[in-house]
Amino acid sequence: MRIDIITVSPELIKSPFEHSIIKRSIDKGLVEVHFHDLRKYAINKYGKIDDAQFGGGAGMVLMIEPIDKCISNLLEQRTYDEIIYMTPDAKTLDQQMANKLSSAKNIIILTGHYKGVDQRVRDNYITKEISIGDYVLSGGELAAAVLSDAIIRLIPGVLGDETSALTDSFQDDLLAPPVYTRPAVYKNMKVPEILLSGNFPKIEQWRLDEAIKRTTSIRPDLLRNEENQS
Ligand code: 6GU
Repeated sequence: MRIDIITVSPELIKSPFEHSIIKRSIDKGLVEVHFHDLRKYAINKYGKIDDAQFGGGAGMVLMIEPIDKCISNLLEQRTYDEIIYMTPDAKTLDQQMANKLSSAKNIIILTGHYKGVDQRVRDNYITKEISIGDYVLSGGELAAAVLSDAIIRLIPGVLGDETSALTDSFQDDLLAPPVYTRPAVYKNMKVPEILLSGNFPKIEQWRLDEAIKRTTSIRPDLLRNEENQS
């Protein structure tokens, strides 16, 4: 997979791609991530990329021209499955969206800033808009890093244990059950007996029960989702 990220702050977004699982997936050649500094496509030598909004109102709006130039340049080189705009006024990212996007070959992620982008960009270039939750960030960069991480870890070969992405929270609309490791007793705090029993069918049942218990208490809305889908 190839991800092209268009941003006003490339330095802000680079670091999450330089560590741990994401870095390894890049080193292994499973994913390529390219950063494009929008200012390189500025309309003048002063690096102008934003302007006041028509009709008045506070905040600067990213102009259409630099974005058009950057996206057009990328589209001349290859086709893209999706051109995504990160914005709080969009559908919220969930595991199902991440699953779908993880099978894409090439995607562009445009991150907004200030008051957002000229609506004509959204109407004419963007194929998908994504928010990462009901709160406002100062820019779309961190949101783009979150989306990229959620997608990249699902690409086959990225996670060492092929099954572990499938048992994540949300993959089946349930939160993950509790996990424990050695020692079995620490300062009188014990690991549940069942996990030491070696009875794997019983352990699976216990995990499912715990996942349902946790989901019922913390995220009952997820259980309702499940009912709606079946
Ligand atoms: Cl994608 N961008 C910004 N600026 N704030 C957000 C967001 C995105 N998702 C949630 N809050």
